[in-house]
Amino acid sequence: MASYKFKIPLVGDGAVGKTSLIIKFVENMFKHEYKSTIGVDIFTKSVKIDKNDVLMTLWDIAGQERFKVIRKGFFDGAAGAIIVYDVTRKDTFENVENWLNEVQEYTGPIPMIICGNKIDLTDKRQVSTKQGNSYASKINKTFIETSAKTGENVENAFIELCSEILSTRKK
Ligand code: G3D
Ligand code: MG
Repeated sequence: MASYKFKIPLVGDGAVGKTSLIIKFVENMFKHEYKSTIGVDIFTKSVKIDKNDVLMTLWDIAGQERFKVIRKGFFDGAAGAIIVYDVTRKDTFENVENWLNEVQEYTGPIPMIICGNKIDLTDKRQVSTKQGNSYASKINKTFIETSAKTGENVENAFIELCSEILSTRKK
């Protein structure tokens, strides 16, 4: 039994659902409108995993996805990261690799989850589960598909990342 505090940045192109995923996980509600603020928003959530108390601090880029210059402080000390794309926009999937490189440039090899979001929009899907899965396994990362709208798999994504971080710390 131990207490941990994990900093977890969420990255990915604009409007893929990063903020929605965090809000869903933290407050378990889906809001249709957010104010796009400037800078970084930090959310916290406590969870219990295998009798460990984990305080997750979730770092959200607030509408500045294009500005690389803000990133150092954003990634400093990150325990793990979530890279999000939108399954209805192929370009956001193609950009996952850029995000991955950027995260690794700052953090080195830390646990990361590749998250394909908006799976509730079945008619609009442009990236299949198979494509997401095979990319993630190629880069040796855990893959998960979510809907911040219905809540499907949202908790699993965050908890899975935490479990991976914990397993790297256990002797
Ligand atoms: P971002 O933080 O990555 O920029 P947001 O993305 O969380 O702000 O989400 C961008 C838009 O996508 C929002 O719609 C949000 O409601 C919607 N969205 C996020 N996740 C899902 C999802 O899983 N399913 C569906 N159907 N929509 C989602 P608006 O209209 O407010 O721009
Ligand atoms: Mg956002």
